[in-house]
This record gives sequence, C-alpha cells and structure tokens, in this order.
Amino acid sequence: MANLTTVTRISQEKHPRNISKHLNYGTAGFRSRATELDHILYRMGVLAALRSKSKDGDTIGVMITASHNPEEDNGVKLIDPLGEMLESSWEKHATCLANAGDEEFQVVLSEIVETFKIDMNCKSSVAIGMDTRASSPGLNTAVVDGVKSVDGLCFDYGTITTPQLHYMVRCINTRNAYGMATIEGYCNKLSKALKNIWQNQGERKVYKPHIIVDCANGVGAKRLKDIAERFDKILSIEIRNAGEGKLNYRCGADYVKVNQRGPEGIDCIEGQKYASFDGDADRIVFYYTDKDNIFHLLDGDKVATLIASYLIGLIRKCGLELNLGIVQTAYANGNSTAYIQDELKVPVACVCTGVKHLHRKALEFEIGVYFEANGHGTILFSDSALSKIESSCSSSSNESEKLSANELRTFVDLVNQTVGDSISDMLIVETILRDKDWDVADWDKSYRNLANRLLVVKVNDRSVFETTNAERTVIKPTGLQKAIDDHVKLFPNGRSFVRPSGTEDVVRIYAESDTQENADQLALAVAKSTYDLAGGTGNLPTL
Ligand code: G16
Repeated sequence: MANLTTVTRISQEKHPRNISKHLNYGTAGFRSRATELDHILYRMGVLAALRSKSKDGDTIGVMITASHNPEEDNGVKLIDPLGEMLESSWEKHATCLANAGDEEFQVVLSEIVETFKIDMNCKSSVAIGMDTRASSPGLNTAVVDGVKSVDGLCFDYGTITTPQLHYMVRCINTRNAYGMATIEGYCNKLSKALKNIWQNQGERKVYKPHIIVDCANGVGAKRLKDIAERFDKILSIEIRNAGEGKLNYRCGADYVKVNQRGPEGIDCIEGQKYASFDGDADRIVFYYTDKDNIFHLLDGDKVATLIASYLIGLIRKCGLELNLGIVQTAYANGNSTAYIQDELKVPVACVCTGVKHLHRKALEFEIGVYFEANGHGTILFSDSALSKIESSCSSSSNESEKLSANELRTFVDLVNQTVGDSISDMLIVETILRDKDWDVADWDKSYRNLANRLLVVKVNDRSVFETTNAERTVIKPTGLQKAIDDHVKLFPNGRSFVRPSGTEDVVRIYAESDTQENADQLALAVAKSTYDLAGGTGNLPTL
C-alpha cells in the first residue's frame, strides 16, 4: 500500500520546494516561471492520484501547459472524470499542498486523505498531457513520479492539446462511450461528424472552404495537421506558425485579440479567412481584412452568437422546445450582449472570467453555449436535450423535422463538450458558415462591435484587488470604482472594469466606447487611476 512517508521522502529528495513565493490554483491552475514549478508538478501528480482514489479509481487528467503565457512560463491544471475542470472544493487543497514547506508536506497530505476519507488501497490512474514548451518533458517526469509514489497508473499522452486531454479523460471514464481515447479516435469522431453534415448541405456559392490557421507555434499545429489531412478535398486548412518561431510570440489568439491585428509575419490578404489558436489550442479567434485594408476580428462573442443562431434555427426546424442560453463574461462586447437579447432573444448570463465558471453556468441550460471574448468556449448538451433530439430522430413523422434532428444529433459529435477546443470550434464555425452559405464578412455583419481596448497594469500586489458583480465592479482598492465611474461618464456608450489576472502577474483593464479613440482614452484613464490607487510599478501602459 502507498504510504505517505515514502511520498514525502521522494518529495524531499527528488522534488524539494525551491521557492518561497505563494502560488494559487488560479483561473486555470498553477502558472509561473517553469523553473519554479518542479515540486508543484510532483505534488499535483500525487494529488491527481489521490483524487482518482477518491473517485473509486476514475482517471484524472493532468495537463502541463501555460497556454497563452510566454514560453518561459509553464503550469498545470487538473481534469475531473468527465473531462471538466477540477471540482472547486479541491482547489484550496491544491493550493495548500503546492505551498506547503517540505517539512509540512506530509501533514497537509494526511489532512487531504482524512478530509476526503481516501482509501489508500484503492486503485488510481492519471492521464498526462503536455504542450510543446521546452520545460514540459522535465515537469512531466515530476508528475509521473508523483503519481507513482502513491502506486498510481499513468497514461502518458505526450504532446497533446489541452482540450484533447480533457476529451481523453472523458473517453476513458465513460469506457469509450464518448469516443475512443486516442488521437485517432478524436480525429475520427470530429471528421466523421463534419463529413456527415456537409454531405447533406449540397453545393455552396458564397462559402469558401479555405482557412489559414496561425497555431501560435504551439501544440495545435501538429494536432491540427492530424485532422486537416482528412479534409483534403472538401476543406483546405493551411497551417502557419507551426513551431518554426517562438511560442505565443507576436502570434496566437491572445496576441491577435489584445492587439486587434494579425500575427506578425502573416500578411492578411483581402477577403481571406484566418484563425489563430493559442499555445495549447483551447482558444480560437477569426479575422479578415476588407478591401479598405481594415482588419476585422471575430472573437469569442461572434463565435457564440453564430453558434446560437444556427442552433436556434435547427431546433425550430426540428419542432423541438429546448431551453438554450448563452454564457459570457464581463469582457463580452456590449453590442454582442444586446444582439443576443434583442435579436436572438435568448437568455444571456454573465459570470467571472475562467472557463470553469462559464462551464458551470452553462450546465443550467438544456443547451448552454459559453464563450469568453478571448475565444475560449464550447457548447453543452444536457441529457434532456439529447433525449429530445434522439426521440425526434426516431419518432418524428415529419421527414424534414427528422432530417434536422439528425443534423443536430450529428452536430453534437462535432463538439468537444468537455472544454473549449480550437480544432473542434474551428470545424463548428466552418460547418455553420457552410450551412448559411456565408463568407467571413457576411458573418461579421450580424452586429457591429463597440470599439474596445484591453490594457495591463503592473502593481506591487495584485492580491489587494477585490471585485464583485461578475468582476464588473471593483471593491478594493477603495476609491477605484468611483474613479472608473467618473471616467466612464465622459464617454458615449462607455463601460470599463478592472480585475486582477489569474494567470499572469498583472491587473487587466477593459474599456469600450463608441469610437476607437474614445475606447483608448477611457482605457488609458482607467489604467492611470489603477496605477495611482493600487501601487503601480514600471511604466504606465501606452497604446
Ligand atoms: C486562461 C483561462 C481563461 C481565461 C484566461 C485569462 O486561459 O482558461 O478562462 O480567460 O486564462 O485569464 P486571466 O485574465 O485571469 O489571466 P488560457 O488560454 O491561458 O488557459
């Protein structure tokens, strides 16, 4: 039987704590400089195996990635049995274990075992994946050591996208009912669904089956290639930033969204459709340049509304009653929210940043579409939705309703319901554009975004920030919200908020207004107040 003294000895001998800095299990697990993470990865290997034991041996996932962060960073997040994010009640235990001194480690570990009444004799297994960072293989070894120290079994998937690992975990725990737990199984499931839907759509006049994809020099490139090869004749996917350059450097979804311009080194040709993944391929944004050389970004808000409008139409055609809702965060463009309420007429909820919050809220709908503006998102189909769709497929007497129900049932297989997935989301968007026979510019016309700006401010201690109202109101530092309100009043359609990042050592500022100049001025004014009232360090942000 695994014994905690051995676990502790290995920890002290092979993976001692080498930093004193406190790290939190934040928006997306632990993130920091890769050199500070070895002991944390070992400990998360142990914790994942304990969580597996607490779930009667169900497989838990450990993904080694810092996603959109710079190459020098790395991180880790845990994945629960159905491919969802780690249950929030375990996050504080993850934080305690990660920050315990070497000599306190065993005590914290015993507390976890006691709190959750973990049977150390129970079997455990952990699926491990990593992105392409140079530091990832070393950290992978630390996770494996952690899992093995409690006699756990490891499924090592090597370099894999974050959403693919979420998918694998769900497949393993559903005994392959969700799909086969291999890259081949993932590609088969998605490509088969796409081809099935497309073959019933007939010829198209406007839709162009060609997309150029910036993979941020990350793991998405290799994994996108696996599936792109299967669409040879019907959809041409050109892969750029496949690893020849530095990860996430002046490319990728985060760069494109924040800077509102294409990645460096890719000339955006007029009318051509482009997309950018982030470093671990769980976000996607689309863009194009028009005839006046103006750059147009189609972010997570535009993806969510496109998906919702397609699903609403399809549900109607099936003659079904399904409660569909959209979940956004404070970063959602004000005009996207207005479009959802006024045009699509579906319920919309706003929650805190972080996929885990959106996912949880989306579960409240029969069909929940959730997207962060930064391109993170997916669609959740509840059991009740699935059974209504299924019975419409089998028992509807109306042929056209039956056909639509079949399309909806097939569409479900195109979706990675465990978490936002750049590859799956890209295929979903292509499928819907083809269904509507739209070009990327037609899609863009659905509504016009309010001009917006994102900035970051460095402060001495971002933990002094406290927010409420789904991060739209800042409570601390005192006086900052009043300053924001005063600035906002001066700008037409003005809106702004400030929140501490959960993945980087910065505070984020968002502002929107009627013109780009006004959005920029508002963002700069709020950044200055934040800097002054919250102990800003370094230079004030500029545009
Ligand atoms: C992660 C989270 C996202 C979040 C993003 C930024 O993304 O998974 O939900 O929007 O960080 O978070 P923050 O503003 O707190 O730094 P990724 O793609 O880096 O995993």
